[in-house]
Amino acid sequence: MRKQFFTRLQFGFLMMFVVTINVLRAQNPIVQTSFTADPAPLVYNNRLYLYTTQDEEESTWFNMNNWRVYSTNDMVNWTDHGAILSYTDFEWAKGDAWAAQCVEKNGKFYLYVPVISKLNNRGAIGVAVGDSPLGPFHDPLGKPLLQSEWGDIDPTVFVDDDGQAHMYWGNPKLKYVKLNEDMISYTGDIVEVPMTAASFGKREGDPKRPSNYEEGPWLCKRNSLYYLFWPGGPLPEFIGYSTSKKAEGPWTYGGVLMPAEGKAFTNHPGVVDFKGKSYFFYHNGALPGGGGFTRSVAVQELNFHPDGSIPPIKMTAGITRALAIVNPYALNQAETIAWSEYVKSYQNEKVGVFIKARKDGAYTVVKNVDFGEKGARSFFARVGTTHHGGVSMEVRSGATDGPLLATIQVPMTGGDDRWTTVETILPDSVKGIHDLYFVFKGKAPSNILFFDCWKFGR
Ligand code: FUB
Repeated sequence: MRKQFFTRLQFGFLMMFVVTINVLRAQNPIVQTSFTADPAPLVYNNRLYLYTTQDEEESTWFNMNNWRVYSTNDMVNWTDHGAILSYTDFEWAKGDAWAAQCVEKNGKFYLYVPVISKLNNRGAIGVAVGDSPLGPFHDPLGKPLLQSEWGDIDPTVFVDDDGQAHMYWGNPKLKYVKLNEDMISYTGDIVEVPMTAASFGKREGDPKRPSNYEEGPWLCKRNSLYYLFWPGGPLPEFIGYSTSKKAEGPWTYGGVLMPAEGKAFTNHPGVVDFKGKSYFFYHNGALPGGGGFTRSVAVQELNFHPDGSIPPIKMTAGITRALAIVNPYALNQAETIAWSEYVKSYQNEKVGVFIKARKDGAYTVVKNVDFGEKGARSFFARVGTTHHGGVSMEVRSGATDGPLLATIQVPMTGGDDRWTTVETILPDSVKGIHDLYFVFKGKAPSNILFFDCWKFGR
């Protein structure tokens, strides 16, 4: 009895230790299961949605076909909602699903996207509308919202307190227009913003480009001051910012926010307030295989001086403390992930978004899972594999070799449109808060298993 008590006590201390160590680990880049870029955050109903572009695997150019959405309520565990729109959803578009932004107005969601138009073979901005932040989105116009020249890319839209929506976009020109109440049209002239050193800082060595502004603007407002964040050149891009008392400018250069770093020659800002803090989203090439055309989105806190100016920041490990707990007794998606290695995201009609373990030892982490005082007694998962025998999933606490909470054997189901559910009784009841590690095991050289969802039972 006494011996068993010490064993359990030691087990408890070991778990506390690994949980503490893990809390300190890096969270950036926040998506490891796809290459993502051009982050555009939106807060709706106390949840943060992050719209991204997608760099195709092993790209050697900006080969981009889809826009994706991720969401979180704790800034640490991100749910992958998959590709929610493609350039092919715009009949008049022929490619280049580049940096987009989604905004909400009166319960409708407007996704502004740049693409290449079949109509003039040049850049154009389209808009898709949906009834939820996850779509489905459709093209209400059946034609571009606007198109004129190659540089019509990277729209940013901000809906002001009076309901007026303002749109900026462009590379290397910065253009501005007021959108109409319907959000899918505009009246009035498109204004070319003067590229002055006073507004965007002085660019050295290129008389044709008097200011630093490059592309990718992000418009927002804080304490009645308007902010325009933008990637500045020459390449590699840094992030600069400008401020104004009015959404339409004139703009005053604020300085360098984030110097160029991080293995990608572009960067792209997205700024949002969530649960009482400001967050700055950007991208870099930090994942294995990452670079200028295989980028990854990242986030960190953004602080302001009392006068509204912003101290420069470096790329950091990101947000390591979760703002909320995960309920293990609810059905959780396998694609809700705080960190992962050797795991890729897929989607199909059968189960929506799911993940595949690329090799033996691949794993995902879900942080801050609260089992409560009563504790869990069983574990359930929907899984599948194309391999016969020797495929398993371990659930561990705090590390890939942390205390083993559960093991399930994964039977061969066939292709990833064939799934099975597996349930197992836990050897020991699991209580309190844990970081869960799902560790995938198998002898096959690739694609060990696929995993859709999980939950614990009491
Ligand atoms: O992602 C494609 C292009 O690269 C974006 O439109 C630019 O902002 C840059 O990030």
